[in-house]
Amino acid sequence: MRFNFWNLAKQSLTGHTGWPEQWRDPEPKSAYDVVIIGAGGHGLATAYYLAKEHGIRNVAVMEKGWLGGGNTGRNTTIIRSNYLWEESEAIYEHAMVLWETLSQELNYNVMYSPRGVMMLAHNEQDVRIFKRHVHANRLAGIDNEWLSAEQAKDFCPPLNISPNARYPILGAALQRRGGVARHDAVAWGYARAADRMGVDIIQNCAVTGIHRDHNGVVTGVETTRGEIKTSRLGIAAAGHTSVIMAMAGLHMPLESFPLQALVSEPIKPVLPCVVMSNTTHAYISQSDKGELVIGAGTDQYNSYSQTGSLHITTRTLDAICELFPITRRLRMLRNWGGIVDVTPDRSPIIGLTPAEGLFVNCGWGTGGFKATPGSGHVFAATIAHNQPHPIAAPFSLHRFRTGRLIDEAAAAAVSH
Ligand code: FAD
Ligand code: PYC
Repeated sequence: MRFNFWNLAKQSLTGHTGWPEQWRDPEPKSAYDVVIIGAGGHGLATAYYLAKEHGIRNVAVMEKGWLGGGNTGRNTTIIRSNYLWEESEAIYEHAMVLWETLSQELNYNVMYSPRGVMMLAHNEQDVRIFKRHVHANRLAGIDNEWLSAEQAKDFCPPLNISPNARYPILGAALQRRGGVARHDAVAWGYARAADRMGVDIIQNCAVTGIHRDHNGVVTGVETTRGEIKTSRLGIAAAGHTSVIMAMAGLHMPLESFPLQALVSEPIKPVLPCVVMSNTTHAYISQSDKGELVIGAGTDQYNSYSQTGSLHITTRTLDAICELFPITRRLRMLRNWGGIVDVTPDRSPIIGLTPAEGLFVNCGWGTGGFKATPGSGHVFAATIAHNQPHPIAAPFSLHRFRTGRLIDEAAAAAVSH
């Protein structure tokens, strides 16, 4: 085995740093009970819960690149459950509860850090929206509280609350249980735990076609390493769902956009919490390495390129420098993009599809990292029982026919 970055990753996964050959790098079998497309957090979590909670272990996770190399490894890791509608509160809070014990569950430190997520209000409309969220969340038993500008500064001292600022701060909503986690650890933790229960994670293997019989029932997939038979196929391929569903002849209510982020050079701890400024499309936290992790808005044009437009980042940095004057002389280390798929109501789609045996989990837009454990958990149950898990049921594809939409546009931190 050659010594390269990927081998190092495998060593981490196996926990056998001296014996990288312990990692199984399986050849695809010709048939599986369940095939999942996409080895991001959602696909790997789904495989883990299929094996652990439903005893379905003959599972393959197909990945066209390397595990965790999609949005899971590219996001700013904000975790919160302060959504407006009851359906959303239920699924994001379900995920939040799983986050709280995930490191113990997987025996892998996912570095979940509930340091508080503060959402800034810059105008009267923001104040009204966030107060409405605070009340809705508290009625649902979810923590969220309103802070004055001065209280926001007490919680996060570098914040500029001058009334003369270009983006004045009128107050903030604070979810103290919100926070961040280590994104690649989440992917690797689920991968290692699923692998140990017999799941095959097959990297560098893209799904290129979906086979259905004359009744439209799924019978398998075509891949770059040959055909694989299965009667249950789950899609968890954020950003690429429409392309994959088109292989089964199905059209999805989704659009794909680049979304980007960047990190600064590492500095001493200065930011004690996560701060989101939804109105300016800027959000920031500090990683344990000391880098300031900054997220920008989505591009305004559809694209599959994993990079975003420069003017989007420069606007974000303008806002960050205004909100946190101490960042003005920092240098940025690197930036990158991911591809998010967005539904018309900005809520995910989880469930069955018109093709028997085909299940979909997509449309998380700019906000699916926080959902990872909950999403995998309910998607696994949906696949195992061939019927939606109760928490997933409101997020069916069917809602676009009935018009019973779950409009969470105001919950998104970033434009889309
Ligand atoms: P992914 O991790 O993208 O996994 C899908 C996998 O499918 C990929 O690895 C891809 O290679 C694979 N794939 C695609 N097509 C095929 C094929 N044909 N065959 C085989 N494999 C295929 N969410 C939050 O909650 N908080 C945040 O702070 C946050 N910030 C973000 C910042 C940025 C810059 C970005 C890009 C996203 C952010 N998100 C955030 C959103 C979040 O990252 C995603 O919603 C989430 O990670 C989706 O996870 P996933 O497992 O579904 O997708
Ligand atoms: O959903 O919290 C979120 C988020 C922050 C940045 C991108 N998405």
